[in-house]
Amino acid sequence: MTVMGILNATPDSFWAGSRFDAEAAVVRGLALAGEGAGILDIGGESTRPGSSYVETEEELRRVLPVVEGLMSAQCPVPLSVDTRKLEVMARAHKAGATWLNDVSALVDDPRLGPFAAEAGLTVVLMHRQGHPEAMQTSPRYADVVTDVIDFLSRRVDAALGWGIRKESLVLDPGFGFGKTLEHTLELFRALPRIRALGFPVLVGLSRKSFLGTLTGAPVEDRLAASVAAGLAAVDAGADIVRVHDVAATVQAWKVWEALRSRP
Ligand code: HH2
Repeated sequence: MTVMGILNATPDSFWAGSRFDAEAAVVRGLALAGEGAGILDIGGESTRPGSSYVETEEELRRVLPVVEGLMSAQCPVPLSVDTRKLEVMARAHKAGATWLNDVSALVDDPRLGPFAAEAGLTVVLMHRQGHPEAMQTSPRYADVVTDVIDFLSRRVDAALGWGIRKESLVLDPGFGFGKTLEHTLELFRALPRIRALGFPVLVGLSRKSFLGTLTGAPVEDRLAASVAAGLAAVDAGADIVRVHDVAATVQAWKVWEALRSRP
């Protein structure tokens, strides 16, 4: 299991505990790497349900100092940028970021595909239905699992067509992005089928609203729920878990692995 630590340089991410200004984000990022994060994912645009578009200049103003600060502090793990914009990824890559986490799977800014190929980026292709403004209003699917698998397969084809290497792709079913609780549970059970597409699978479950639906806990009180969800996801075949709480996730994983492994 690889843990991707979330670093939001935003004023409005859905969990207040993950929001940092640039200076604090650098400190936080180094701490997350020390806690066992294998990758850091830096975001300058919240994509929570109801969020709105952030202008390129503003997103750059939020993200770039964090990438630059982490690089000059010799951050020991790769840096990913959670963006849908070429300008942001290009500047972040120049500063040292090597992963693109695009929640639109290279749809919103089609210039990102050729750029990622040229730059040799690792690319996370995520499924979402609708746009953040209204995606959780009433998501509908003929069959959520087939729809997600078909979409991800089409985006893999597009990515390969742009020249992105197969080894550089990671797939994500996009929990919370246009999914009801029923959709989430169905997709979760289908993680082995998504894994069978032949790419590493990333999941983002940390503190998301379905955990509140299942437990009644508000976002600030969903640590145990998030850790449980992360372990269950890895057990179901996920390779990378994108989390706010790295230390707790790594600690739980160490015990889980030790207790489950056979001599
Ligand atoms: N979830 C969020 C943001 N980016 N990227 C991927 N690949 N998968 C996810 O599930 C995912 C994601 C939402 O979490 P967070 O970044 O904490 O919130 P916000 O978008 O409000 O900043």
